[in-house]
Amino acid sequence: MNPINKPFIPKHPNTLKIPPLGMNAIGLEEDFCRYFNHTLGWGKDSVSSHHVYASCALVLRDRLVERWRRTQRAYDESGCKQAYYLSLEFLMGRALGNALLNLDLEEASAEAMRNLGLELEEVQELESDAGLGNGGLGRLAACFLDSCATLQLPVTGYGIRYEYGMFRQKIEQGYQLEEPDHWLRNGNPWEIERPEYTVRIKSGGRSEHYTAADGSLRMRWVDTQDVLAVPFDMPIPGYRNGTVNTLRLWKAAATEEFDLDEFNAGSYTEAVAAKNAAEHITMVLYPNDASENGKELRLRQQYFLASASLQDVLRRWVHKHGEDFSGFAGLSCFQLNDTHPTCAVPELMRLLMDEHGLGWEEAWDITSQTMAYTNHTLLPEALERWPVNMFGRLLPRLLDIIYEINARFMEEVSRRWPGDTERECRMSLVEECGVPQIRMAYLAVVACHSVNGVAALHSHLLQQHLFHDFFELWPHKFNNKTNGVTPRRWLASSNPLLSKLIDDSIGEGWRTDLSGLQALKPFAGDKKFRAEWYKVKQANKQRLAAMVAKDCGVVFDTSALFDVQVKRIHEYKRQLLNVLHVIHLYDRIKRGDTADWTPRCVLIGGKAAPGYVMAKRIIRLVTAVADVVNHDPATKGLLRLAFLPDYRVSAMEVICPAADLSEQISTAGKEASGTGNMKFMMNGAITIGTLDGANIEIREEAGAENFFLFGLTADQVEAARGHYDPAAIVAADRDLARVIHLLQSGHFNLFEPGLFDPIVHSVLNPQDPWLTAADFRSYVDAQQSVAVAYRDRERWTRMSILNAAASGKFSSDRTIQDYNRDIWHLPQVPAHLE
Ligand code: 26Q
Repeated sequence: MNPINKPFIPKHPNTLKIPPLGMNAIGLEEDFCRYFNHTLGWGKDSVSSHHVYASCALVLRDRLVERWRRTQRAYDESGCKQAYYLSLEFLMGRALGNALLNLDLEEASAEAMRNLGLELEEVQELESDAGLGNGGLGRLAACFLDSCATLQLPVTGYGIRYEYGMFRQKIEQGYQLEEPDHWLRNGNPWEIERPEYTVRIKSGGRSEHYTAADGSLRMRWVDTQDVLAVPFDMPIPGYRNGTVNTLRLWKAAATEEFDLDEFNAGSYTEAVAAKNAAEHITMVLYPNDASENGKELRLRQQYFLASASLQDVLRRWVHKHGEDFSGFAGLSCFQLNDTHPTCAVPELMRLLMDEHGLGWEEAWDITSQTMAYTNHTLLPEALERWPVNMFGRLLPRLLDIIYEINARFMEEVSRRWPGDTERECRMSLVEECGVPQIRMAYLAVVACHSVNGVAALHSHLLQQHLFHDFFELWPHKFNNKTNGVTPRRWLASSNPLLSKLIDDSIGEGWRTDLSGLQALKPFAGDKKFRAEWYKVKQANKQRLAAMVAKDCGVVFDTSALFDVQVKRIHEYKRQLLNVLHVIHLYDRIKRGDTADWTPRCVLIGGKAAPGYVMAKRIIRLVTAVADVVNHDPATKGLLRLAFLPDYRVSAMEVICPAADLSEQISTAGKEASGTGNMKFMMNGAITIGTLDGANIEIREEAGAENFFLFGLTADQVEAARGHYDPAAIVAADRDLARVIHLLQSGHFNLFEPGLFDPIVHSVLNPQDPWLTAADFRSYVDAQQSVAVAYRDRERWTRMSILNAAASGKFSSDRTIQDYNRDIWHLPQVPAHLE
């Protein structure tokens, strides 16, 4: 062991006894100056705004560290059950504002900064987003950590410390360009490296039998190539409760022997190069939010996370309980965020059997009792499969174990359904037709005691379709956990004006009990309150309009309806349907059909996976239509369209408080839940949406009269397959025919002929899985109802208030309480007070 990694045992007790840090403006200012002048070595030749931000962050981190230590000690001393959230993605966004809010230091810090001639808000803008996720699934993990800390639940997040997060999106001549996101370039003041907890991760080699000292026949994994996993901890503060939980992110590093072997072979440069290869594992986040099947590096990442995290948990267990694992399942729970960390199943089996000497049955009981799986998608192309070949080459010992799990499982299937070989084939963990592949979702279902979807409809569809055979076998495993988002970030912090108005009318309790927003309902009938509510929305629209002007060069008039769709670009999410509607509005303007017009500003934003050609073409369509619409004098005061580049967490913090209309228009049955829909609702936007994902529950909570519904249901979508005739729909709908004609005529692509042909073809294709043409008419009609409703300001504002008032269910606090009640069974453990 490197001497620097040896535990340090302080000789003098006072080493660990320091007075608590000041929580007022004076204390903050003093510490800030110390960091700025001493620690970061500021001088008149090295004035960098980055130092301002870093000093501010360190001042806050110190205050978190105190609470962090006390929280972890309380967990440790209570000996209570703990849960581990395993996820390849944590889309944390910025941490500074969150720390300020949760430590209740917003005002004191603003004052301290002012005394130094700085604006706190400007300092906050210096922080780059921690973009270690693609979208919904990664941001959900971040909201969950926030709720666990606020509810004082002993939950640790485990993830990967990617050197490069989600790419930054530039738009050039209407096309998406990807730029690397080197978010760690200036260092990360929030993380603390913990080299003393480094673990070793194997790969390659082979498995072999051997006879152990006690005469038992055992297996081991030998001739491996190893890398090190080094943990970096990020503090996760609860809301004003003294709790600070941990997000532990792993970074890959080369082993020391690795270097030495190569060095002794006389190849110094090769040794350094090999070091580089090891560190590749955690270099970059895969920017594809529908699985990029079969990429070896991705499998390496997944195993790296699973193995490092499990070894970490087992090390702590052995440290405390020795080699007795009889109590382990009762005190540990692993929540798998989709199948991405599912290597944890065979890896826990391996560690328990090969490294700790347990038998199969005992190891299996522990594994199945501790593992729980959350599914986030029904799209078949997004289901993870790994070629058996590759899996066996990289993780031979894990493949043995998966085969054994499958053999035992197949026996169970044949006992339940004797002679039903077709079903055995269907349910096998190894898909045998074509290139043999491991079905990771089935492995997760077989091994876990809990399988949940993320909204009621989604969980229902999992049971009835994707996992139907498994549901018949083990109905008790299946459950729903409707997603939620944290009201601290998505209302309190991003919408201070609305928060103040809400506080002044119903008090401040909603921040930790969002159902309390119900008390706003009566205020919807109060004319004066409505005027205040409207005023806040206008101010937020001003802020967004400034961002749109700066980033898109398009002027949004805040008296217009702000119609917003921000999310990853995907065909199933149907940004295309949105654009077709904009083209239709443009066509109406050009026809002079503008009586009783509602001015509208349409904002679309989101990243396309770099290899997703159709998604990129849809971005090009948005920018092309925007160019024509915004430059046509006929649209002045009536219609604007903008594509917002580089949609990310910190952009959403400006967008969601300012939206009037929230676009949630996926083909029914395709969006597992959606979470943007919830952020918009909380901030008083009204949804136009299909009966998909959590939209259904949003509509239930808000009331049908406060939601703009359109489109086929999931059942109707399924039933339409095979006899869908988009050409007939176009022929029967003059508006749609004109839109298609405008697209075909090259009106939006005069200098790039044929550019949008593939898009037109996709709409006219009888095989179009997303049924865009089928929902066009009902979408346009619903948009017309929106336009009518928006013209009646009092009515619209009433609907807006009622939406926010009904959003309580969509707090991630509620979601986490559901997980805890049904799956984790953790006690609340308050942090020790000093
Ligand atoms: C898998 C393998 C290889 C490379 C990438 C991936 C990968 C990465 C990310 C596959 C999927 C994702 C992300 C999926 C996702 O964000 N799903 C969304 O999850 C949200 C939270 O539950 C839901 O609200 C959304 O409906 C769902 O689309």
